[in-house]
Amino acid sequence: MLKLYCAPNTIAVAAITALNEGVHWEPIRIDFEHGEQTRPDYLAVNPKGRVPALVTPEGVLTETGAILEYLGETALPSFVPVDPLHRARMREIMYYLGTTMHVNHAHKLRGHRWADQASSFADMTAKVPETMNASCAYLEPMVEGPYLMGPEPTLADFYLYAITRWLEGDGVDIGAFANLTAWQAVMETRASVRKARADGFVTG
Ligand SMILES: N[C@@H](CCC(=O)N[C@@H](CS)C(=O)NCC(=O)O)C(=O)O
Repeated sequence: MLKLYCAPNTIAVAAITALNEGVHWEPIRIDFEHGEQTRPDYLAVNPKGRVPALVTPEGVLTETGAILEYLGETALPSFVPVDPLHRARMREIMYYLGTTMHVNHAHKLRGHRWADQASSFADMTAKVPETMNASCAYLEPMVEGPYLMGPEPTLADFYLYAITRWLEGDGVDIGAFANLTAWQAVMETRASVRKARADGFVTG
């Protein structure tokens, strides 16, 4: 059975909700409040000290995009567009989420990754509402509805869902983005998302 090292309200929610779509899996909760992600036993699983990490029969896989694509190829093919251009478009969104929007968000509390001076941190935190707003403005016209790429969800929907859960805390009013608001409401109706909430992986 697949196992996922994960923590609530993190980017691991992308993998959690995708797994809930029909994979037999088990969570291994990492307690961020006690810094469990930095302990040697977890670093032996993922030397980056981050979640998620998926334990597959062949080994451990990290990076949300790679985990989602693995699930798409092994267990959840209906979330991967068949047409090559559509598949690449899905990846285009996923790469954007991983390399830009998630990184924008991380500047709020993880400034120490990029700077050492305490004076730099407040500046990075202050920029987050602007950069996350800009990410939403970029994505807004791309939402075809009801899901990101049209009538059916793709892997990118689960990725974006995890990130949009952070918007309120990042000072962004998703209500200002009609397409994203409608899309998020649809995501909330999915059984996979409801289960993630019921299991305490999504709060608020
Ligand atoms: N690029 C990685 C990033 C993973 C990541 O940054 N996870 C955060 C939670 S959202 C984490 O584990 N942070 C722990 C820490 O910084 O100590 C991915 O997409 O899986």
